[in-house]
Amino acid sequence: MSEELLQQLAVCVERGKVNQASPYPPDMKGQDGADELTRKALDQGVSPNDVLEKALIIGMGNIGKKFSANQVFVPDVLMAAKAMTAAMGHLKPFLDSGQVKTRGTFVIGTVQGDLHDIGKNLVCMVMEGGGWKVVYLGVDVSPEKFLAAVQANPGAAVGLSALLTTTMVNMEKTVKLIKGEVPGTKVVVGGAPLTQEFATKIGADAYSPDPQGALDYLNINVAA
Ligand code: B1M
Repeated sequence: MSEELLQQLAVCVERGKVNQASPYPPDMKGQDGADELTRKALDQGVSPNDVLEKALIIGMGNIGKKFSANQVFVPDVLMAAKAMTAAMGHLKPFLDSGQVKTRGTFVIGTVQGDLHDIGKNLVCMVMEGGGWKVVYLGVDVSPEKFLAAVQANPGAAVGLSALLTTTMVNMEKTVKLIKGEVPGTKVVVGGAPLTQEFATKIGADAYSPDPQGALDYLNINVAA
């Protein structure tokens, strides 16, 4: 019974069905959404960890993979993230109390001089959906601010985003500062103008062209 509920919940997240009142997606109109199903699962005694691992992460993972494969588009990911957020509202007390274990902490921002944040926000959503605590630094983030966030969150991995050829060069300063001060910190870089070659040249640990690739890399290389 609870397995079926968790499967339905995963579908709601993947399809972006936020709650019963939500008219989106049209073929699920009137049905319970991520909001109601999460409450129901917890009320039935399903553990918050199972809700996260067996439903929410599965749903976000599915949409992330489809996005990587160009089978869905940005609005689909945004709707999935909205459904995920509704569900996470019910899990927040358990997360705050430490009853739900996150996979790790991920510090992310757009590098200095760069104001583009849409792509980076998608990365945040996929990482959160993948069970990571996200420390969101925003846009135009200096190397020093990244470093301060890493020092404040021991063991955190870092994600750098850049959309301009003129700002991607600022990634190198950030990578060097972080790795110089906190050796061993894993840094993933991404953004439209980047390449694997550039990432290797600046000393980043990984390059991903999309959010799912960043999640997959960190799940394998950093996650607890
Ligand atoms: Co700007 N802009 N923009 N812009 N803008 C581009 C990037 C540009 C390609 C447009 C063009 O000329 N054709 C061009 C860059 C050229 C270059 O350097 N090669 C450009 C320029 C020149 C500029 C200004 C300099 C324009 C000016 O003022 N003369 C200026 C710079 C401002 C600044 O940053 N200092 C500027 C400003 C802006 C707006 C503020 C108006 C706005 C940003 C609004 C916002 O973000 N809140 C904007 C926008 C919207 C764009 C375009 C149209 C769209 C960018 C976007 O959001 N894409 C863009 C042209 C285009 O791409 N068609 C353009 C959608 C998003 C989902 O994709 O961000 O690539 P993306 O993220 C992807 C991947 O890259 C990846 O995952 C995401 C999902 O797949 N990814 C990561 C991103 N970060 C990742 C990190 C990871 C892993 C994956 O791991 C950590």
